[in-house]
Amino acid sequence: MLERPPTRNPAGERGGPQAGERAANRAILVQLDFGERDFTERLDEFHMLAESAGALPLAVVKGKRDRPDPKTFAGRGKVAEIGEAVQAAEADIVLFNHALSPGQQRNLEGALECRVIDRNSLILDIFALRAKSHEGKLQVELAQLQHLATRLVRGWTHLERQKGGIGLRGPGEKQLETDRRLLGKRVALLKDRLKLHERQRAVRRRARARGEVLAVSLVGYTNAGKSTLFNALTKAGAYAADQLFATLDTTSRRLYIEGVGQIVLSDTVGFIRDLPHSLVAAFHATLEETAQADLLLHVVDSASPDRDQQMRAVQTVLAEIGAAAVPQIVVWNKIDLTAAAPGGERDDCGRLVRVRVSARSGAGLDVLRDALAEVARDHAGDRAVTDTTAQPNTD
Ligand SMILES: Nc1nc2c(ncn2[C@@H]2O[C@H](COP(=O)(O)OP(=O)(O)OP(=O)(O)O)[C@@H](O)[C@H]2O)c(=O)[nH]1
Ligand SMILES: [Mg+2]
Repeated sequence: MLERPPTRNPAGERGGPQAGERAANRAILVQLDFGERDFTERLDEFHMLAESAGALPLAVVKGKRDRPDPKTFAGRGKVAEIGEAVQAAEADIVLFNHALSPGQQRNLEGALECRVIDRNSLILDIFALRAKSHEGKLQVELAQLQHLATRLVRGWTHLERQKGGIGLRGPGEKQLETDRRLLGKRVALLKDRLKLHERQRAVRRRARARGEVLAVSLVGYTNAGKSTLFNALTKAGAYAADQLFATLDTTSRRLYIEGVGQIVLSDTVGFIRDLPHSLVAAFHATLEETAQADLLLHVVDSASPDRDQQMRAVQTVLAEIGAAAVPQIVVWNKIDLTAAAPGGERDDCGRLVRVRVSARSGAGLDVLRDALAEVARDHAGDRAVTDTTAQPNTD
């Protein structure tokens, strides 16, 4: 977790509601180029991630490499350059837009003499800031502990060295075992509690299925406009903001569709490329809700130069959580920024595949409502057919 000393946060105004209460960590950002095409977009996103976690980015260190250095990820020359940037900017933290192994992180912290946070920890930190519901908090804690478990050894080897480096099998080692045991216990407890939540969810889902209500989930890259669209459609007051992972907990509302009746619309956590696996695992229950939906509205920030990569990242996560087969309609959002006309697009079979809207201005929302009505009618029709075929044979 990022530390938050109680001073003012000059960059915080953009960071959302927590920003004013928290001080920024003076941060150096590091992103290396391994030949991916979307370097610039990744860097922009990295800035937003850093700010969303409450950091104040002061400088960026870039570099090109064929592959990560096994010891320090960045390589000796680059580490020296990062060190100079830390000194020059009086930074207290270095953020990497890459996953670091525990060993790399330890070596970097040793060489730079300041805290080093990798991309996974950064994302976990934002999730920890945003979790509001009981279940969300349990899920984040589980992910954090699992992340920590691989790094436990680190703190103690530091300590051993401070004490003179003798006796690696001394009290430090015993303490480490105790820590591991306590951690294991806590992880088991969290998993138990989460299972309980999962069962409750399953009960709610079955009740909904019996009610034959169409379940629609908003999915999409973080900051695509899911919550804004959710609010525009349901008149609910979900938190929407220009920050990454503004939403963490799933919110569902009933929505009345003219001529069809009620459907249930759910707003949920956004996706990001290279989502840490521990997070996907911990948020299994939340994400499973998505996999169980009858229809996914895949919200896309059509004004982002990164949109194609973002759409691919979303499909990757959907496949990972077993939601690849759920029917989708792409919601081409933010057309107020691109001058595209509102409207719908159909494929060769006449199925509606894309709707162009602006959740902010409301343009195209009527088309989207019609699309939902169409799917809901088909859904009701399908159910009627299934119900007839499922009639018990009375012979
Ligand atoms: N110009 C424009 N901005 C929009 C539109 N829809 C959403 N936004 C803005 O995009 C930003 C992100 O919106 P959210 O609704 O919080 O996005 P989200 O997909 O819920 O994001 P996460 O919860 O962080 O995953 C906010 O600043 C919104 O005001 C739109 O149609 N046009
Ligand atoms: Mg949201």
